Amino acid sequence: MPIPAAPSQPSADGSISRSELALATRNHGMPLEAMRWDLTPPGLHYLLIHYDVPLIDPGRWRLEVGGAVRNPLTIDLDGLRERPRVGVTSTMECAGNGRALFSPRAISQPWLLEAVGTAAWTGAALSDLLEEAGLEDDAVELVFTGADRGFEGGIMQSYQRALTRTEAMGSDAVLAYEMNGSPLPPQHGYPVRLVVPGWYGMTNVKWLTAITGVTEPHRGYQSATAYRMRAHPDEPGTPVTRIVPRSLMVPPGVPDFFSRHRIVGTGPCLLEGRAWSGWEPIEAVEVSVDGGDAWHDADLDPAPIHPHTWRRFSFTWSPSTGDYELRSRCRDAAGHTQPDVAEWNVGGYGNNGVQRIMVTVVDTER
Ligand SMILES: Nc1nc2c(c(=O)[nH]1)N[C@H]1C(S)=C(S)[C@@H](COP(=O)(O)O)O[C@H]1N2
Ligand SMILES: [Mo]
Repeated sequence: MPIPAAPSQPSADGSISRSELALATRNHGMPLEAMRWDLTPPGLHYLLIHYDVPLIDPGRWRLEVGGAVRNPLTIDLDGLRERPRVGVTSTMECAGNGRALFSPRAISQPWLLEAVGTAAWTGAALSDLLEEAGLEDDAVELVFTGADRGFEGGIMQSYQRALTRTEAMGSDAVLAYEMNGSPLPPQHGYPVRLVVPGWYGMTNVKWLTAITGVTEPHRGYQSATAYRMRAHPDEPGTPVTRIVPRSLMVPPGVPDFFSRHRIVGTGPCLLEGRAWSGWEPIEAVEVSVDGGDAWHDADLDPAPIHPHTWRRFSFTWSPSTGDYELRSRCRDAAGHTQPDVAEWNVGGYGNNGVQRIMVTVVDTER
């Protein structure tokens, strides 16, 4: 039986296809109200799993560090836990977050805005381990392989992503075995995953089984074909790397069940949200409440310890009755800003165009 290479296409009216719905029910987002917590509570962190969640026996799990290294290593879970413990709080976002808001949208996981979460990860430092393995001089990249396998883009593959030698050695990347103080749950990569703060989710390889030094840039599907910014399907494009800045508000008031339209009472209303960037710390967030050109500075909570962890912002809004469109936008220390509308690309990556929340303010005195 031939393997179907393409998912069912969207219907002519652009509605979500059955294949997209199947992906969306497997890979859930973080409800935006969960941004009220500094660390995303367990089970509310978004999920993205290309193939199936593998079942891994922790007693038989091994990490093989090999390829262009002087001292190949085989490490078991106890061995990894005996290494110095390091922790990092990381805001992780899927590169496809916002994909379904592009028009036309790429046919893949149809994220709106909720493919993000923040967790405290604990494990062993990647740079220490690579130091011990001794990278050969001609090792240009490290390839990280997960235990999960599947068929994608016409190719049977293990999930793999690469990092350049400089990124791998110079970053605060962690081989994490704990998430928020507990062993990783199966869906987040048990027993061990890579966490690379500041990078889009795809680089944070789950169910990690091998780290391989390579002397040529990785040509695997997830590095060379997927996760590239392309204006046109035929061009090679540029790699998707770090997270571009984004701010999101917790939708205020209460929702209408089906449309998610918001209903807010008159009187002071605290608008709050989070902003993050994988490049530099967040420096400013602005809020607009009237759909026009007037932007107001939001108050920023103290900067988080890690430069790429989301930063809380708030703004007190005192509306009278009526219909409103709320927006927020942010800037990081490198001067990267959030565009009103992001540039379209074939894969639907990095859509950090501003969020719009439609609100009806009703008189609560009546
Ligand atoms: N082995 C493996 N690692 C993976 C994936 C995967 O499918 N397999 N998905 C990647 C993608 S695209 C994202 S966005 C993040 C999601 O991590 P989370 O599910 O823990 O939020 O994991 C990344 N690591
Ligand atoms: Mo992703």
